[in-house]
Amino acid sequence: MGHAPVQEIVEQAMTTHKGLAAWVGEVAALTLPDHIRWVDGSVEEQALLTDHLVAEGTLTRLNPELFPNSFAAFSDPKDVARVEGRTFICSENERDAGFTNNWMDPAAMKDILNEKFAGSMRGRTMFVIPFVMGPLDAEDPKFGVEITDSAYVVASMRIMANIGTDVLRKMEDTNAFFVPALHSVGAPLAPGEADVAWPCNEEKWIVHFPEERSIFSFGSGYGGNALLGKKCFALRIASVMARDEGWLAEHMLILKLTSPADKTYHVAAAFPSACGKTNLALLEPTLPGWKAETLGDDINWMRFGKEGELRAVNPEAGLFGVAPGTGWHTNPNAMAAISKGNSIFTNVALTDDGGVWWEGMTKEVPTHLTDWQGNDWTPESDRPAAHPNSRFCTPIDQVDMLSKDYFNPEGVEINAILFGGRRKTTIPLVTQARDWTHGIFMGSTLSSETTAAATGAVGVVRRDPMAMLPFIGYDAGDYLKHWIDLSAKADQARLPKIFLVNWFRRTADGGFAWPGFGENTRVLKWVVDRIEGTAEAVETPIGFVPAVGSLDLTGLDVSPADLADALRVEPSEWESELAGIQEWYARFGDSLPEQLAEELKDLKARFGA
Ligand code: GTP
Ligand code: SPV
Ligand code: MN
Repeated sequence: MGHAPVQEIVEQAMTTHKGLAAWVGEVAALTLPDHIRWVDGSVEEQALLTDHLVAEGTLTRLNPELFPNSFAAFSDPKDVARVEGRTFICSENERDAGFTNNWMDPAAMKDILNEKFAGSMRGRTMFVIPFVMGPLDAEDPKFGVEITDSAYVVASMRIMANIGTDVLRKMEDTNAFFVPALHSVGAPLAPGEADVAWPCNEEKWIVHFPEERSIFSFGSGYGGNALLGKKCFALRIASVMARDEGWLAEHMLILKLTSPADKTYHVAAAFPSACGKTNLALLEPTLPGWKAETLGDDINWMRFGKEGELRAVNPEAGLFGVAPGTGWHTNPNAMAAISKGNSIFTNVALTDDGGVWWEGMTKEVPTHLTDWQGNDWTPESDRPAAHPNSRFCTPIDQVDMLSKDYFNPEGVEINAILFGGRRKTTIPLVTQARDWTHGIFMGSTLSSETTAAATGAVGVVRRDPMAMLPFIGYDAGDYLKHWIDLSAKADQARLPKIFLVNWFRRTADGGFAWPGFGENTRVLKWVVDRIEGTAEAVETPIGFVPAVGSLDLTGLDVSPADLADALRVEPSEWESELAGIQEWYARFGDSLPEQLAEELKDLKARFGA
């Protein structure tokens, strides 16, 4: 099928936003789709798209009595996670991408992309999705438009962001700037060629142009590679906007806590992918009298308010949560939200009654399943039923414990920041930073064992500054300097207290030293008590750890030996940790802020090294 000339497409465009009409025309002329559809974001449209995806075999409709209006998708086995090795920051100068990013000269990259996208939507429909990250009634709403040839992406974006006609009209009214985000699965269809359930391309390109604030994604249909409002916009491009405009775009959950004394606190926490953000965000407190409400589980945009207080909003509208490990016994709030329906599951297993299952959902394992690759599965099978990076995609307003402040464009004041990773050794359950700069040092040296959320080896310890390693859209040293410089805008007395946590330390027998999940309430209580100055701590070279008896363990069945393991600061472990930090900092070269080099020197001195 031929394509309409650019001018015609522009004239037919369903928008008065000239910049948008022109861009859509250009993209159509390059990618040559059969049809163009402007996404309105309506319920009817979502039904139409999901019906179509069911007919095409991309989605399986789940049993509506178990999961109403919910679907399962199964990806190509070669397209199951973010591809960090194929992710690029193409700043004008290589220096500005920094050592943590892949870089290519923007002009050279544009040549490659033009070739890849040429005709890439042949035989497909091109969807135009106007979206906004964060509240539409924000003072300065952050607009984007994703063009994609994947209906699965449209249906998922409708859950994860505010999309459609309302957004488009607001963009038009203010002739607003928007981030152009072009996505193609890179699988054009020849006339008459049958489609596959999960089209994608062996070759993947996830590319960001920070100066131009644009995104190009080719070849993958999965998660952060394809739902471009999420990691590509709300972290990589937004981190650059934040640097330029004086705010922070972070990989953090936002949690509201109310103490038995009826005092409220807001905690932000940065943990790397698949290290516990969604679980902590949906915490079910195990201590009587404590109440938890959620505001966000993955991304947090923060700025200092008029009174020098740090305020946070969640720019997303949905949860894109790790399925394995999510169960009624570990995360009942997520399970309840999912059970309301309106969800898309990807790469989970199917039960014989048309429901979904994954490892850790129930203590009892079903006797028969269809695994994520469509094979029969029984408990005797030697492979997991669900892919380790299988996900549920669910509207956040289905979470019963959602704070009403989620909808407030002013956001909430953050009182504590947690940095955390997945470490079998070395890092205690909780450590309070000595002060703000020391807290930034803790964040900058954060480390974690890699997970299935990205392709590549799993379980390898790597440094992951502020859990942002794969998401900092510019030079990592400049990013740390931005954190340090920003606090000049703060009321120093209202700066959040910073803590380092580790739910994943192991005992000699290989088990977790700390029960985690709901029991993390006890750590949060200690955090709150430290803010109030009522909990005792022991000063160690790495910071303040709970004194014996200062963690509330009422009703908890944990052995003193395990607890000691969880809290221990072991000098022999820190010897190699210090060497690791030293090596990590050396990689920053000149761009390491001197305050942080100073912090490392002080830490070594406190260890007598
Ligand atoms: P992304 O969505 O990839 O950013 O991940 P996330 O940081 O939101 O991680 P999530 O909460 O989904 O947890 C990832 C895995 O860690 C799941 O399998 C959880 O069951 C497990 N997990 C989360 N919290 C805890 C905890 O406190 N203790 C233990 N042992 N496991 C946990
Ligand atoms: C992460 O990897 O941190 C995620 C999943 O939240 S994805 O959207 O694929 O990036
Ligand atoms: Mn994440």
